[in-house]
Amino acid sequence: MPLRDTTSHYQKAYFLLSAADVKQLPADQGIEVAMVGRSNAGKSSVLNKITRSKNLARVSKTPGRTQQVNIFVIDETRRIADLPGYGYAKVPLAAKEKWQKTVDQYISTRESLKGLVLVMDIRHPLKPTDWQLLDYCAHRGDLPVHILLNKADKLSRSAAAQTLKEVKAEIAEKYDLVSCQIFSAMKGEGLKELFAVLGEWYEYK
Ligand SMILES: Nc1nc2c(ncn2[C@@H]2O[C@H](COP(=O)(O)OP(=O)(O)O)[C@@H](O)[C@H]2O)c(=O)[nH]1
Ligand SMILES: [Mg+2]
Repeated sequence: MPLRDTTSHYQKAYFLLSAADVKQLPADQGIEVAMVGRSNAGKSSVLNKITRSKNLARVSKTPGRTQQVNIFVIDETRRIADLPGYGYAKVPLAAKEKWQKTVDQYISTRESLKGLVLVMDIRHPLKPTDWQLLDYCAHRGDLPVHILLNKADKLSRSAAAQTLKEVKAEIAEKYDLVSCQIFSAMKGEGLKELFAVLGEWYEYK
């Protein structure tokens, strides 16, 4: 049995650095998986669940680092990149543009980037900025995206299943490399499915 669905790999993760610019990122080698999502969708909570740590999310909330790419190291060849959150209505246009530029640049240039985890609130899936991101990833061509419909605990099982079905149908029309699942960072629901995807990307044998 492969070790794909165990959490042990990720528990060792530690914070390495925050980068305001792609030039400040660590050497573009090995395997990087990036986490992205609208502010408040639960990105930090998902990161906590994956690594079973509270420190990582705290780093991602430190003022000044929320608009940067935060890099966490799993081992010598594997990293998690926490991309800046987007979609706060109150954020000034300049900040939105900066977010887009950083993320676009990161996605288009980062060779070690093997996959993107896109966190959405299951009650508000596929907002315009999410589509924009999916289009950008599709444009790069070879980059798989795995969508987490987070906060599933806020909906009934049948409503969550219905949303999953609708989101799957919408993305299937446009993209080949986008997958989707129900998740709850609060309940830990969907972790096994997520670890299976991460295990593939990180090439855990
Ligand atoms: N009910 C519920 N609340 C969640 C879940 N995930 C995150 N939250 C809450 O949503 C809010 C935003 O979460 P956070 O991880 O900080 O989101 P981020 O801005 O995307 O990093 C916090 O109050 C979390 O406790 C979930 O799965 N279920
Ligand atoms: Mg956060």
